[in-house]
Amino acid sequence: ARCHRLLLTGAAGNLGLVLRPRLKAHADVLRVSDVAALAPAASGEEAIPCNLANAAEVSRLVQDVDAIVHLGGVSVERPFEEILPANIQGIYNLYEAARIHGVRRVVFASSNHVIGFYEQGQQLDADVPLRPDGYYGLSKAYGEHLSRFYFDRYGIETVCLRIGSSFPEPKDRRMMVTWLSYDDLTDLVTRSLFTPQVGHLIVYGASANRDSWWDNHAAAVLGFAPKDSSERFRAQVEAQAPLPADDPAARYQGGAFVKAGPFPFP
Ligand code: NAI
Ligand code: 15L
Repeated sequence: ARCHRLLLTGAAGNLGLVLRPRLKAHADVLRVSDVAALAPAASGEEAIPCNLANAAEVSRLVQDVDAIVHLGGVSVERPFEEILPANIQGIYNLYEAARIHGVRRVVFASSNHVIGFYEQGQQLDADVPLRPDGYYGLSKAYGEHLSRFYFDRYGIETVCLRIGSSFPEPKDRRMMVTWLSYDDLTDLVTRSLFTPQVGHLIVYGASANRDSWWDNHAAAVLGFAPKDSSERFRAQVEAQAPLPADDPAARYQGGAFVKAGPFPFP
């Protein structure tokens, strides 16, 4: 499946660098954007620098685009003053531009940190009440709700990907459960772009790891069946000393994000 012009925000980031070459096969023109420096446009690409907090820049960015993969923004726990422009004002600017320019489909990189204050081992589906684990998770919750509104009000379809941990390898015991390989990420993003009639959909992004906290039955329409597993990394991960059992990073699904910030954990 392919579309004419596809916009990838956050293209200079970790997952943007992974997806940029892989999404090219799915678009006549891949428009890549970031506030950080981008590699120059290759054939079939357009590279447009843009700060998501700037509505006028975002409007120009989204013009003539058919679909958007939205990765841009602050991707870790940071003070609210940094999250607000990039993630909250930024996603508002993006959807307003999508509405004005008639974009019909967005794939939004949400995060497991919208549910980070559930305990590890609890089984969650897409309908559980959100329990964000910080300002970052709160901004992703805002994006999930904003995209719901833009579907109900304007019919713009969105797939919100609650990505677990998408890195080359799982780095710790928690990531043995939350790991999403780059191949499974790519499959999930392309299904989210091209599956017809998704409406507003929430899907958890994890590989077929031995243990799972997340139930994707509500997103069956995507036909997402991850192929990788963290199991081959188990020996190297379990060679590390475990965290103390009472460490909040070992207790909650959000891991260390739940204890970020200047104040001590209660
Ligand atoms: P990253 O931090 O490497 O990339 C994010 C990119 O957004 C950066 O290149 C940054 O320059 C850009 N950005 C930040 N503020 C911006 C602004 N105001 N205007 C325009 N661009 C801006 O993060 P990564 O790992 O590539 O993640 C991509 C997306 O997926 C992020 O939205 C992140 O929150 C989300 N995500 C990633 C996970 C992972 O495991 N890598 C897990 C869950 C969610
Ligand atoms: C995220 O949302 C972050 O963007 C990423 O850097 C990882 O920390 C990931 O979640 C995770 O929870 O492992």
